[in-house]
Amino acid sequence: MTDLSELFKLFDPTLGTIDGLEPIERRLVDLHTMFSDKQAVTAALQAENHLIYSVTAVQPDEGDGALHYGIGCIMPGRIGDEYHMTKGHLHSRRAAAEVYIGLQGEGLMLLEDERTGSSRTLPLQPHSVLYVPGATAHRTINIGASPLTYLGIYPADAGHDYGAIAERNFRQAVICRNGEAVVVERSDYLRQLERNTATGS
Ligand code: S6P
Ligand code: ZN
Repeated sequence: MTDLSELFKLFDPTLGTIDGLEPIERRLVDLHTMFSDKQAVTAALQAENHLIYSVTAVQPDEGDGALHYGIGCIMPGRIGDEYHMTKGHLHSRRAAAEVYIGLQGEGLMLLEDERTGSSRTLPLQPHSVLYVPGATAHRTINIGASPLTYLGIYPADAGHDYGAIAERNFRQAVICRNGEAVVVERSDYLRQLERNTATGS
């Protein structure tokens, strides 16, 4: 039988932590290949390999029908114009869906259907519940000025497949233009960065 301490946890929606559990930290060096503005990545890394986000996962049980969950906390900030974000992944068991619950801050979730390549962006904020269908790559982005915290609940046997995203990244990027968060095609953003480098702007 599952241990009582696994059945009940206290979490802090402001810090994005779970009592008694150690978060996994993701720093810039862990996802520097994901951000499109390579000059900005280099400059940021020279200053500090800063914390982008942390995740604390709870795995109370295993086996058919069991659930796992985690709390995430993405720090505010940008690399160049691109907002801080998670690596993003597919579930190894492609059919496994997930539910996200926004706790604090202002965020977006980028969903990319692996089968069709189509993208959708959903707001992630307090009092919002998001459903991530199976076979859908998902990435969380902090577009606000304070830490973004959220809970994710998923089948225990979902597994995390980071390989596909590490190789090709998401087709869309969330960047700041004139103080607003906008969703753009990553290929367009990369072309714009190249033009800026060429013209020295
Ligand atoms: C797990 C769930 C989240 C993420 C967290 C960090 O299925 O989707 O708990 O693990 O948002 O993102 P990533 O892409 O680094 O795992
Ligand atoms: Zn997931």
